[in-house]
Amino acid sequence: MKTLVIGAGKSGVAAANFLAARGEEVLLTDSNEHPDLPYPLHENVARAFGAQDASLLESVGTIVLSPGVPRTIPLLQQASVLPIPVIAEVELAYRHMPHGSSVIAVTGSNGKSTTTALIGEILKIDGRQPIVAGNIGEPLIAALDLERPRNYVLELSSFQLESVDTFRADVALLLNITPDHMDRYPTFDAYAAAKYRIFRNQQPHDVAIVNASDRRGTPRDAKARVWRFSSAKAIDEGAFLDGGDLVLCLAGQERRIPRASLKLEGTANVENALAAWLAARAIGVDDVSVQIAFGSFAGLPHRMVLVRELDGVRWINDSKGTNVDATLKSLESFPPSSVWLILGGKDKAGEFERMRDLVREKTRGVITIGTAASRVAEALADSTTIIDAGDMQHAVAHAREHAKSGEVVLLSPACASFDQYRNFEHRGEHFEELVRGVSPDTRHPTPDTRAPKP
Ligand code: UMA
Repeated sequence: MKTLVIGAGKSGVAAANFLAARGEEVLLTDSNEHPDLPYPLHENVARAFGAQDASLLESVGTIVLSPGVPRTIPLLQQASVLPIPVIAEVELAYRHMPHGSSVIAVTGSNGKSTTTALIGEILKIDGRQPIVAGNIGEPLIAALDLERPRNYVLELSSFQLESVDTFRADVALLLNITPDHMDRYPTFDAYAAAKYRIFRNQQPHDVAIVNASDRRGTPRDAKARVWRFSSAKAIDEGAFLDGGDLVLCLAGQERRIPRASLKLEGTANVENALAAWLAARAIGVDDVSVQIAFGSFAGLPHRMVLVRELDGVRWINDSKGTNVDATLKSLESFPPSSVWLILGGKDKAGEFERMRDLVREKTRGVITIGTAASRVAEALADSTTIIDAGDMQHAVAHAREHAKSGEVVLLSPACASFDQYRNFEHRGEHFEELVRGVSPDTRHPTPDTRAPKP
């Protein structure tokens, strides 16, 4: 029997190559007739690009599914009748992990890439040579060390978790859960159910790390020990922010790390750091390694990055703020009436009305860009001054004109980028380029930095 791999992106091509290299029969399909293959394909991988009909299922024993492919496509409905098991690329990889490997798996609506990378950094400093993979970039199947057990730190999306089966995380983190990807899930419950699968198969000696402020954060049937974290209140068994200290409290023992030693900015990152500390502790990492990593880890690109301080104005790139909750979290960190907020882009049916109170409290003005501009303006009417700049260049020029010393210009758009950019990285890079081009003598950015075509 052969394996059918669906989706010829990073996950699918890596999975197909892995199986072919092991001498297994594998067929790779993609709905696109000419998919843009991210890696060269192994010569023994058979391909079927274009139409995806039931004939593809002939002699198929297992289907490996790419995360971006929904389980509702007709081909998978046909497969479920036969029935042919459908697994994620992550599940396939997990089944080949050498015995003795440990898995720290991170999910959540926001902050998962930063937390995954931070845990990786802590483990590196502790001398553990971790493998960091998953939604953060490199598919797990391409990152596996088949020779020896390793510490794996994995960012897992709800898409990947939908199709795990035997996968078990020694340490599973659910950082927060707020509406996102509502174009893929029929209800918020369906999205949450996919996230909860991170706790699937956990045993009593495993650890589940959840956000104490998130009432929906802990699934009722978790078998693992549950440790909580909070930036708002003290926790008996877990980690919390206590004034100027990050505090870890487990089995009555307390350890403190000054918040000032954390290089990352913002409340959301305090929570990410608390969660990362708990994960590190769960596998016995020394607290000294944690503190060193807190001091050295500068964060990932496009997430609350200070691009420049000019005439007392701080310019911050948070292009990864692609949904309402991510932007709310970022806004929370600033003093009242201090922020010029650049919002907009491609609308993902975001509930911008939920931003009204915080926008009223924190902003001096909202500058809109992209196709979502009119919906944003309607939702935030009367909460602040709203200026429609249309595009990033005009947004930066307007902010430069109006922001005063002590204020912040924050690109945290609460929208996808695909109307004007290739992706959020492209959008963030353009913002940074414009901001760096602002001349100190004038109140205008240099004129020749329009967005390259997406
Ligand atoms: N395709 C089909 N049939 C369909 C739909 C799509 O064949 O019905 C094909 C497309 O034509 C395309 C391929 O599937 O050729 C794309 O597969 P994919 O979307 O799964 O992309 P990959 O390149 O495999 O990337 C995936 C993750 N992408 C998604 O979840 C959408 C990457 O996360 C991840 O880094 C990578 O695997 C490695 O693990 C990106 C992402 O946007 C960053 N994630 C979402 C997020 O963070 O919000 C969840």
